[in-house]
Amino acid sequence: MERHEALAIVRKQLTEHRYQHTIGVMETAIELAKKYGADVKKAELAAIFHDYAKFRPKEEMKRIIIEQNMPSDLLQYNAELWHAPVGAYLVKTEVGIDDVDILDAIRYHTSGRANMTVLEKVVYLADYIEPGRAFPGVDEVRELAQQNLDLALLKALQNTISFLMKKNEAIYPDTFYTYNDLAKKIK
Ligand code: DGI
Ligand code: FE
Ligand code: FE
Ligand code: FE
Repeated sequence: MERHEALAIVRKQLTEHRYQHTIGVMETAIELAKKYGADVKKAELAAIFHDYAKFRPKEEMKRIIIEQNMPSDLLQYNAELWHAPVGAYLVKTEVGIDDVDILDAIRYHTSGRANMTVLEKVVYLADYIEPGRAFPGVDEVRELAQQNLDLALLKALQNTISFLMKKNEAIYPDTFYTYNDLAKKIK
């Protein structure tokens, strides 16, 4: 699928602000894919569709998680986590993309997981550092992303977990598994 077609499809699902974020993720993911050797076309499409389900009603996402036998523990955690796996499902069924690498990059873009592929890391990190993002620590991760993909990802996970813990939010197990996996491998 060509970029202009994909962008036209996703634009209808998003607010203007979220669409501009998506453009930033796309451009950043392409840069990172070239730098770290992921498939550039897959990175482009995964980035374009990564937040496809962001504005679906919670009840619809909940129904899909149950009916499609997604990990049911998701329902015990913040609903912000749901748009990632539900997005992977809807991008397959509504958009017709069936490339598992692209769908997994969408599925794991919020929590990450242990043993992420380079493509999954690229999309996760691009979502975190795209030019429109402005939160404490993002510039440090941008600089690390120029040097070392895993170190940048580790720092992004540290920041995310710390931020969530300060808000007394529960941390989804995959988020910890992502952090632990990177922390052990970096040693
Ligand atoms: O969809 P985006 O805003 O572009 O970014 P995202 O999909 O990476 O993250 C969406 C939200 O999910 C963000 O506010 C942080 C939150 N989040 C990520 N991991 C966890 C989490 N929330 C909880 N409660 N637990 C997590 O492990
Ligand atoms: Fe997201
Ligand atoms: Fe993210
Ligand atoms: Fe995003």
